[in-house]
Amino acid sequence: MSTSKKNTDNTTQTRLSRRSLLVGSTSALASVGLMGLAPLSRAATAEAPKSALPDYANWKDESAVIVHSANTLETRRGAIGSGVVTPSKHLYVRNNLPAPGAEIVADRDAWEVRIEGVNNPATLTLAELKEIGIESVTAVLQCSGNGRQFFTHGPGGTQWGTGAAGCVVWTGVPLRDVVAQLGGVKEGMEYITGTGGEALPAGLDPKTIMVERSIPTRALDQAILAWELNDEALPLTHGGPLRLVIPGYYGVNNVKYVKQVAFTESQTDAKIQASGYRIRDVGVKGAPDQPSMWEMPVKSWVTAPLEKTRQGHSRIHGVAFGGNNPLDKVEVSVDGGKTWLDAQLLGPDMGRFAWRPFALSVDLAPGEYRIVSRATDAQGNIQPQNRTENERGYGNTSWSDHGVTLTVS
Ligand SMILES: Nc1nc2c(c(=O)[nH]1)N[C@H]1C(S)=C(S)[C@@H](COP(=O)(O)O)O[C@H]1N2
Ligand SMILES: [Mo]
Repeated sequence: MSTSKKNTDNTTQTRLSRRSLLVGSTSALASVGLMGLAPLSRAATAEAPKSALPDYANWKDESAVIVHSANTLETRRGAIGSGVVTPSKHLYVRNNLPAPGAEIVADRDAWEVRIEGVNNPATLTLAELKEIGIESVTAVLQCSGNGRQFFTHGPGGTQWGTGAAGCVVWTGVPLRDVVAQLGGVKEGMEYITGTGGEALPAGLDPKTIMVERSIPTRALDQAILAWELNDEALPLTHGGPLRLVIPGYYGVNNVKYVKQVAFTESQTDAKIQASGYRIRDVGVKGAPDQPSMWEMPVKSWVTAPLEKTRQGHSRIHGVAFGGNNPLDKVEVSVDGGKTWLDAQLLGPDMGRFAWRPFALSVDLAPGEYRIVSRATDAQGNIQPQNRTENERGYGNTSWSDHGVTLTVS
């Protein structure tokens, strides 16, 4: 299947008609008694190899992603590129629930979001939001479980390496402008609670499956209701028509197909908030008093070369970001962290929430090298050598875990 489509909106129809075509020809074969003729069906499969990509993300670049499951696609370590912005076609995908149908992006401007916990609560359409204000922010989007595969206690969940992260441009209206228009936040509200627009399967307690996240109101400074990703209409895959984006915060707080934003006194009791995405010791159950996956700390990793290179001049590449703080610098070591050299930050500085690609030129003699990178944020926080062990394998920023072993010949 084609992977070059610009966004999801017009692809479903194409796939549907192709599928009905296939179904049609199959029944035609059946009616003349040719069903089950092996050579024929093999030939048909060879002509149109089935994509491993799930339908709702069939526009992704298949060569750039690892398909862990229909709900989890990871960017390959070498597919991040050396520019600042991660191409949408390479960006990871993580769905806790199956994605809604393409009908929700058929008439984008008609999408409604309910705003609660302000002095004048209202339901606003996307068209109305566009009248209020507009801003673009470049930010790292990263899943809490990025780096989970390096944990050794075997935490369940997707075994993400480095690629449950990307740096993208969001465009939308600052949430604070929407709030100002609605008379300000009601007194005593401590959290911003966003609710995802997925239709929930019947027969299950909604609280156990719904995507509803609460984050502290201090994030109001940076929150955006976004309708564009990398200068295109926000694909359904990434939360179109409208997404609550909290730059500097872990992925889960960036609620896709957002249908309500409520300022609340307390955190939602949805499972994904109350016990999910909580840092606790190995073997311990999740509970509301444990730290929630909110602000992201400083992190970096090497993206090239990954396995081998030729002796002589080499250029080591990677990405580094400060999370919720600006980035200060990144160092690289070719001896597993014994000695460090400052790497050069590349590309334009796209602000506090963006990552910076980095590079360091080295001369390497034949042999084996452990290449690691270590970033520091503007407040002096340094990426730690070791991860913090925790039950679910969240928040891995260990520079040691994220190194690469390079053979130089
Ligand atoms: N509505 C909704 N929002 C969601 C999710 C979801 O399943 N449903 N998954 C969250 C998680 S865990 C992550 S890491 C990011 C992934 O964003 P992406 O799929 O655009 O990469 O979306 C977050 N927002
Ligand atoms: Mo996530």
